Amino acid sequence: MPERVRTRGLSRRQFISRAAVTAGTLAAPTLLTAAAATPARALSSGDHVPVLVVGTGYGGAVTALRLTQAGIPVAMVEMGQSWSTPGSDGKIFCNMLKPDGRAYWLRTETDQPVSYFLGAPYNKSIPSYTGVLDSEHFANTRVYQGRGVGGGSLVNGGMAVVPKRWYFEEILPQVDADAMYNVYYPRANAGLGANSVDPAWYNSASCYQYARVGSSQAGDAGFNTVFVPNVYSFPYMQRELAGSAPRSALASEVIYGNNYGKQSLDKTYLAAAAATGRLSISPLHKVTAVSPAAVGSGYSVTMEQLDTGGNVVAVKTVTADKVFFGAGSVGTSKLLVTMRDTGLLPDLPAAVGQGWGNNGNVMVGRANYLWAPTGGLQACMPVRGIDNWADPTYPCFAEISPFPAGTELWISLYLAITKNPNRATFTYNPGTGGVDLSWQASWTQPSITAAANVFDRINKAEGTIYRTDLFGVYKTWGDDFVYHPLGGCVLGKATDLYGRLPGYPGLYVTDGSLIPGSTGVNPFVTITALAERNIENVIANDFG
Ligand code: FAE
Repeated sequence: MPERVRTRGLSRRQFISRAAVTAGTLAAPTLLTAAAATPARALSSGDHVPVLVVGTGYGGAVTALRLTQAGIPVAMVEMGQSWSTPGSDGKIFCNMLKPDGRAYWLRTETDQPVSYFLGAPYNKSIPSYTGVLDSEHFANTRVYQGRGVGGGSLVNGGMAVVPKRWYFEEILPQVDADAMYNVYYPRANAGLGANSVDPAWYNSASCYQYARVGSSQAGDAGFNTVFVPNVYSFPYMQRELAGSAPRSALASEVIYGNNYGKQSLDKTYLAAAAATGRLSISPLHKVTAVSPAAVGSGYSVTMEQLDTGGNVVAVKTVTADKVFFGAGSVGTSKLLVTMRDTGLLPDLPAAVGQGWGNNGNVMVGRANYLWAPTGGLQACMPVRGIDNWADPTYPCFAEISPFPAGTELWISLYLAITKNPNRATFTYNPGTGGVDLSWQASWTQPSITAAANVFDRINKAEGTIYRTDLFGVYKTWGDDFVYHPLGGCVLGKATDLYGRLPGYPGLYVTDGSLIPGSTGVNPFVTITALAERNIENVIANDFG
């Protein structure tokens, strides 16, 4: 008889600790000492679990923590690795200056966001490996995503930004904004370990010269700049600069992972869930199918176990009473569209797969004069943003990004977030067995126009020009890639107002696919806060 990870029936007593969830308790993470979420043991074929969560990013991690705190065992399935074992260089992750196989998900060449320099391609050969950053290619865009236990938190810039309330009300009018801003955003920020740079230290720190230059130039052009919180520990970064701690943010580490300093989900939400003793994680397991169980209630979940070369070494099928999709905007949308259109979950609504947007992302670089150096040492965690979101015609929030080349280059780099109205649809392609995304190259134009409204004015004020050598040969805008995929299973359209998938009791969506294509700022705090809100309702109504 197959081993049962946990029994199907849970006693009422196991639900009593629900109070802890209602109170929103998550002890502030102990900086840099929290144990990484340790995978208990991988699932075996034939296992039955009460709850299976697909993916270990923000939505999945919140769901797993609150359920385990409520006494409910959770099995998480993650296609990426558990990033807990150092490589031969003694480091878990590689840096951006010397990428190796650890950098990319199954690529033989790097695929960097800034992939040109002085007009020449800048990518290099690497061994194919289940690395931490995936650049997933669709017809007209590439979507960057984290792969591993912790999802996007492993590779992102850590910027923990709450959108303006009026914009949140515009994008998700059905959600009670009072509850979001009074309860769930604060709960998310506490759980994520968001903290802010000390302005006095920032003002003199050599590693933030680039941000001070960017802020002052924005000010010259009449734009407001704001400090932005981050989940990277600023006390740790201060020690890095002082030379009393190993460098990470100051050692060109970010999009291929941070060896120190960053409070990624494996050190916060997932570590807290693991500490309940009720969490298991199966890394290097990719969910490929979900359908109603042949016998009884619940769902049958099929997954492929991968080796670090990406080869399938086993196919397993388990059953689960409830399944939460936390595979990210792209991962969840692809899975659900495929399940609907191949007949495994045929009653999923037409809205599944629709409403995908890129958060208006566009990247751009400017060339500064020799007398405006941006610094040879640059902290990889952005802390300043140009806030032009109130502009009625061209809303734009632009993070002042590092260009951590390890040497002075006089480059100012920005990731602009704009209000781009275009939305794409995921469709199952029976010819390839894959999923296509209908995004068109021309659809980034509204983002370019809004960003140009800011950076043309800054260039005019400074007498400077764009760098046209960073994103191609004479190409100004980095508009063919996305850091912030959002939507595909939009709240209130593809799901009910708490992420339940209609027609399939026990199936839920819990990640960035719920957000309708735009947040106006970097999205992970909103994804986390919405997941906090939704799981509270689901625990109160769907368990017990
Ligand atoms: P996500 O974190 O992507 O987690 C999904 C997980 O599911 C991943 O671990 C996948 O490997 C896994 N998965 C996918 N499909 C399967 C499957 N079939 N079976 C098993 N597992 C699967 O989803 N956001 C900010 O707010 N601030 C920033 O500073 C910021 N910087 C960024 C920088 C970069 C380079 C990138 C790529 C993103 C950045 N983001 C930032 C975006 C942020 O990381 C992203 O919105 C969230 O990670 C999305 O959270 P989800 O829970 O939706």
